[in-house]
Amino acid sequence: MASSFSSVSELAAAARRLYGQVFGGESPQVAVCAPGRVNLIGEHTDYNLGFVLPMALPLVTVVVGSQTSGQDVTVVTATEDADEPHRVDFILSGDASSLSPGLPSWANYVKGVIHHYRAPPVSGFKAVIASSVPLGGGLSSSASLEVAFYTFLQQLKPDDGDKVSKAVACQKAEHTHAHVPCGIMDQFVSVLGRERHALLIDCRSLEATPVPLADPGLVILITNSNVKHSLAGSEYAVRREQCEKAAAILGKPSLRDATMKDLEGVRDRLDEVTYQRAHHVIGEIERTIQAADALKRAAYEEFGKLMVESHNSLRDLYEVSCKELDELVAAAMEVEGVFGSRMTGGGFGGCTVTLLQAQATDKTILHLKERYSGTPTFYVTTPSEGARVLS
Ligand code: GAF
Repeated sequence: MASSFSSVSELAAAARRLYGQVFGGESPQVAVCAPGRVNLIGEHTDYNLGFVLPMALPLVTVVVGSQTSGQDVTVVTATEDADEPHRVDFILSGDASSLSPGLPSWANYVKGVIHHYRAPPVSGFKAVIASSVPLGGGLSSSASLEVAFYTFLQQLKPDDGDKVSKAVACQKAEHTHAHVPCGIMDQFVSVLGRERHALLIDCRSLEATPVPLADPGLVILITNSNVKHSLAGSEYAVRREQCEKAAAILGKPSLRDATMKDLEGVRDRLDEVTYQRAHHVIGEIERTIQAADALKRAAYEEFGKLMVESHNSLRDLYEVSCKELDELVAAAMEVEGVFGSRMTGGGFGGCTVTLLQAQATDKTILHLKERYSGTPTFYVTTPSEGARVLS
C-alpha cells in the first residue's frame, strides 16, 4: 500500500539509458549513488554541535558519467521540474567564476561540490543525474546530490581526505552555492550511513555510533505531506542566529555546552523567543541521547514518547512545524500500534517519520489518508548504506 520507489539498480539503468540517448550511444564509465536520510530525532541540534539520530534511506541520487579530455562539463538531470532546464553546460576555467552559483539552481550543488573538491583541479566530464529522493521533501535531496557528485569526482580523480572530510566539503558546497547555512547531519549520514543501523552523530566531535535498527516487527514509515512553505529557506538562518545569540548570552561556545539550569539562570536577560529556541535545543539534545539509549534496549514505547515530545517542542518552542505536519502526527498517534511520530528535517512542510509495529502499517496508512486534509505519499523504509560505487 505504501508508495513504491525505484530500486538503486532501476534508477542506475534509467540514468545509463538517458546517458546513451544524450551522448550519442556511449556508455558511462562510472556509476555511483548517495542516499537521502530521515532523521529519527535530534532536530535543529546539529548546528548547535549537539546530537542527531538519522538513518540513510533506500531513496538515492545516482550519478553516471565519464571523464572527457578537455575542460567542458555537461550535466543532465532526469528529474522532472518543468521550471528549469534539464541540461547545463559550462567550462572549468582557472578562476572560480565558472563555478559561480546561477541557474539552473540544481546545478549549483554540482558547481559547489567541484569548488570544494579536495583534489583540484577537476577535469571535464559529462554526467547524468537521476534521483528517487523527493525534491524539497525534507529527506535531504540536496545532500544526496552533493555527496553523489563528490563520490563521482572521486572515481575520476581520487581525493586525499577521509569520509568525514568528504561530508564537510559537501556541507561547504551547500553553504556557498545554495546559501543554506546547514549543519553537518545530512551530508554526514549520506556519506557514512549504515545498513540496518541509525547513526548517533556527535556533531561536535564528528564521531558516529551505529545503533542497530533492524527489528522485523518494527516499521519506519515516512509520510510526505507534499507541502513546502516558503518560510523554509529564510527561517532556517533566523533560527541559527537566535541560537547563536542565546549561546552568547549564556557565555557558552554553543548551546551544546548549556544545561536547562544555565538557561533558567539567564532567563531575565533573554527575550521570550530566544529563550524558547534555546529551550528546544537543550531539551532536544537530551532527548536524542535518551532516544538512542532506548533504541539500543528496543524500548520502542519510550522512544516513541520522545519522538512526540520532540515534535511538540519543534511546534511550540522552535516554531518550525506547520498545520499539515501537526495533522499527520496527531492522526498517526490515534492508531494502535504506533509508538511515536514527529516532523523530520528542517520543517515548514516536508515529511513526518512514524515508528510503529509492522502489523499496524496498513491501517496506519489508511487512517492517515483519511484524516489528512492534503494528499500524502508514504514510504516504508529501512536503514541503508551510505554513498557507494555501483558495479
Ligand atoms: C536541514 C539541515 F540541512 C540540517 O543540517 C539540519 O539542521 C536539519 O535541517 C534540522 O535538524 O535538514
